[in-house]
Amino acid sequence: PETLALPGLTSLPGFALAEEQALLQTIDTVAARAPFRRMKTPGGKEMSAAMTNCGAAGWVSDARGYRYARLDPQSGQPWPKMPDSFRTLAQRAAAQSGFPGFVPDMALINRYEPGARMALHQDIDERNFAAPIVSVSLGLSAIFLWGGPKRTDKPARLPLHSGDVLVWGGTARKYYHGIAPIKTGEHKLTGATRFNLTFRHAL
Ligand code: MD5
Ligand code: FE
Repeated sequence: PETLALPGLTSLPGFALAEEQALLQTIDTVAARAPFRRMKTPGGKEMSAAMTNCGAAGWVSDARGYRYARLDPQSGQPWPKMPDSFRTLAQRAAAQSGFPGFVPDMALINRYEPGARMALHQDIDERNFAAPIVSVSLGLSAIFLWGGPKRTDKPARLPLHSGDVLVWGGTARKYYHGIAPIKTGEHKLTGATRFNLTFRHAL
């Protein structure tokens, strides 16, 4: 694997390319039971990315704050089970990146249309910071913004294409990061949509 000059971040370009189509179909089966929705920040703003989850818990945001919830607040039901193909892919990527014991208990699935973005933030709602986070990009390309430990650290810009996988852990685990506004485009399988799966050990 190509290791970037960014401690704690391993980039696996094209790692999921062979599974692109199967992963997209599996996202559809998850979204049939737990539809994508645009959540509100605690401040009351609608996020531009739509989200759903699978696994033992889901990341949710509303007026009460950010948290992991075992039930989908929209249905009152548990989130769809983590598909085996998702878990296996995340474990393989983590093992190649120095985290052989990683077992994700959930995946957050983000959906971006052109213009959607994700502001610089830290992923700090999880209980287990020893576990890495594995990110899988599908569909339209994006510019990943890789900051540092402080919000004011000027982010590096890293292009992400369909099939690319990132694994981050260790020192980088709590770094600020985001996604620049998605540019219009056309992907052969998704049209003008980008999906991102982030596998986490949340509980
Ligand atoms: C995304 N998702 O593409 C982004 C980026 C999120 C989120 O940030 O919290 O849902 S994938 C996250 C990521 C990938 C590689 C490294 C780091 C974060 N990082 O070092 O912080 O929808
Ligand atoms: Fe994040």
